[in-house]
Amino acid sequence: MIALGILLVLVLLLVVFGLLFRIQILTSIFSGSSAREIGTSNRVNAILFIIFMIVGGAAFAYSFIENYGKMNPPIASVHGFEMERLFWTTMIIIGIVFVLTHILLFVYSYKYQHKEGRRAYFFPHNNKIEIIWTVIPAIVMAGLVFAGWKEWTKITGPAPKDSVVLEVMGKQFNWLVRYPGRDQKLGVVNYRLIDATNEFGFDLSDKSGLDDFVAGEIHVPKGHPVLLKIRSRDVLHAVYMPHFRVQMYAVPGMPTKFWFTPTKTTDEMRAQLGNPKFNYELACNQICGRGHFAMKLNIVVDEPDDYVAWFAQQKSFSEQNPDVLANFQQKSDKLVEKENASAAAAVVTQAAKASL
Ligand SMILES: [Cu+2]
Repeated sequence: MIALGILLVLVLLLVVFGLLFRIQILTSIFSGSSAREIGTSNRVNAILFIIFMIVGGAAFAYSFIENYGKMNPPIASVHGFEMERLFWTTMIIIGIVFVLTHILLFVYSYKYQHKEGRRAYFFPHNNKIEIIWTVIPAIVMAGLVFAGWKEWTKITGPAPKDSVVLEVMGKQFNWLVRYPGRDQKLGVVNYRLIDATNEFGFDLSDKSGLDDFVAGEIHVPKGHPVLLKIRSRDVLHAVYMPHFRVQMYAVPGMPTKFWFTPTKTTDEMRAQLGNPKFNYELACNQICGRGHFAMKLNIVVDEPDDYVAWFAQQKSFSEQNPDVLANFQQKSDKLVEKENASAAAAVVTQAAKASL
């Protein structure tokens, strides 16, 4: 409350100072001393505008060219090319407008600096200009939005039926990966079951979860659609796979998804880049806490045969954690016992009733 009061006082003081400043300017204009007030500062400012435009523009161009490679890693997915085309069409159109308007902004600030005896041209309104600069941007923007919307619905539409499915779950601070196993069905998970061993919260009383396996890195086959099912265990994260031009939020309590088709294996990309240590990566792209910077996972794009071989080698979670499985079996045994007992009780009560 006190802080609010102090803030209010400061704001009011600023307003008072502003008004005093205006009054001072107005009195100096009326007393005819405004010319003396301007001095050389106007000229200095005008020159600074031009310097800012040249130095700022050069610095921007340098940083853009220098980082172009980092911002645009080679594309390794089918939809990536279309997205890239849309992105650069938009960038070029708005880039041209941005550069032109900013050159005009700085050059006019220089050109129309204060000059003794020159009066501003009074130009209150012009319908023709208003129409031109409203209609043209509206048409261009509508075209860009329509093209983006069309592509986006295609990318985020239903995944092909034969997609390789895997689930990625973000947590502070790493990614957990789960594959559906041979039955191609992800088993039921329940966040209440999460503990140090059962990080995913597997509910192993669900049979389709018995062959699910977790992996330390993502493996996907080249040339085959991959459906990522995305979840978060705690806060907002984002799945970001720059080479595949994939980005999607991982939202706690709200599963999201993204499907894509990889076009180059890890080995092919290593050869293309001349970097034998290259790995595709999944990085978190949403500041999610102090360990955010380290939240990344390797992705391996295999030839389909290698992918099948890798898949066959994986051991299911239930196989690797017999204790967890035994726990669930015990629980379900107890449940059966309980059901049997209540069935027996019903029979007994009926028998008791009959004997009465
Ligand atoms: Cu993060």
